[in-house]
Formats: sequence, structure tokens, C-alpha cells
Amino acid sequence: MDQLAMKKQAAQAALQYVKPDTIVGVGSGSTVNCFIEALGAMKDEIKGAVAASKASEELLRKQGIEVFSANEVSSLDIYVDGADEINPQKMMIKGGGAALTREKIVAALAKKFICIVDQSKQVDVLGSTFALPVEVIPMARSQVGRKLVSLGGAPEYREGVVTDNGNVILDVYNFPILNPIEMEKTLNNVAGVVTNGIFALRGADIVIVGTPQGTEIIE
Ligand code: ABF
Repeated sequence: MDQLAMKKQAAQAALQYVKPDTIVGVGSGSTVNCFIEALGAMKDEIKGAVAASKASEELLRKQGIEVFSANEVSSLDIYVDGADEINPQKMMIKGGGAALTREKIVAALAKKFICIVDQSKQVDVLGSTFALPVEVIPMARSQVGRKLVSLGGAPEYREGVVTDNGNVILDVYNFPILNPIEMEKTLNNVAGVVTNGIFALRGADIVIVGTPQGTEIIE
């Protein structure tokens, strides 16, 4: 079974958590694109969605699903999103698609975070296979880069990428994250950092993993 088929399987399984008459929080990325396609079948049962990226907003509208802004809702029942890495404690690295800030904002609105991944995303230690994305105010790029080096990482400027918020991304290589909660807090406190891609303070509540043997649900 190829990776896309596993992503589709996880995305399809997430539909069981969508309640009628609710507004659904929707993340971004290729696994979420599969979820948006599947959610199209429920478009008449839900009120609409809040999306974490402009790309997801467009896809939702194409499915005939109404898109609300995060300012229009006080809370969401669920938020469905992918991840670049997820550990056994349901903590994640996200931001490979540069939408991490909006993803953190919409996730914070939701009562339940449902993470949909294929099995290649499961790791024991965050940062072991994927560089950690950090969204930075452009004028602080060099100074934040030096701080990341002092913390032990090897930051690289993601050339040609401007986030939906007009900022830049530094990807931190060689950066195994042994204490994700502490590192998320540390990076949150660096001047010029808008958001870091560690989702540990608010991890996932339910993880749906697509595998060649079928879908595994971790609650
Ligand atoms: C988003 O989708 C991002 O935070 C993460 O980078 C990405 C996962 O990518 P994909 O679903 O395309 O593998 O949730």
C-alpha cells in the first residue's frame, strides 16, 4: 500500500468524529487535503469549517463547505490536522507546509485535536527525521538563527517561502527534542519567533494512523 493510500485511510476514518451541525477545524497538508475531500460527502450535515491555511480554505469552498474565520467562532468541537512527526505522547512537529502559526491558533480553539498521519510519521524522539520549522519576523531572522545555533541546532532559511502571515521560516536541522514541552516554551520566548513547530503544550488527543494493515486509532 502506498503512502497516499494510507493518508486517505486515516482521513476517511476521521469522519467518524465529525458531529452534525458543528463547525469543523481543518488543518493543512496533503493528508488534510484527503480529509477535505472526504468531508465533502458530509457538507449538508455540518455548518462549515475554519481552515488553517488559504490553500485549505480554497479546497473547502470547492467542496461546497462554508468557511468561517477563526474570529467568528468561540470554540470548535474538533480540529483535524496532519503532522510531520508524532511521538508516543501524541506530541508533534508540524509546519512542513509553513502553516504552523494558523494551525496552532485553530488547534487552540478546539476541544479535541485529531491527528491524521500515515505510519511514516511515527517517531520515538521528535526531530529525529524532520527539521523543526520556526516562523520568524523577517527582521529578526539572523538573530533568531544565532539563538537556535546556541541551543544546539543548525537552522536553515527556507528560501523563497513567505508564510500566510508575511513571515519567513527557519528549519532547524540536527535538533533532537528530548523535552518537547520545555523546548516549545524556550522557543516561544525568543524575541522575533512568531511560532515554533513543536506542538507539545497542546498535543493531539486522538491519533489516527494509516498502515498497510488498516487504520490504528490511538486515544
Ligand atoms: C500540516 O501538514 C503541517 O503542519 C505538516 O507540515 C503537514 C503534514 O503534511 P502531509 O499531510 O502533507 O504529510 O499539518
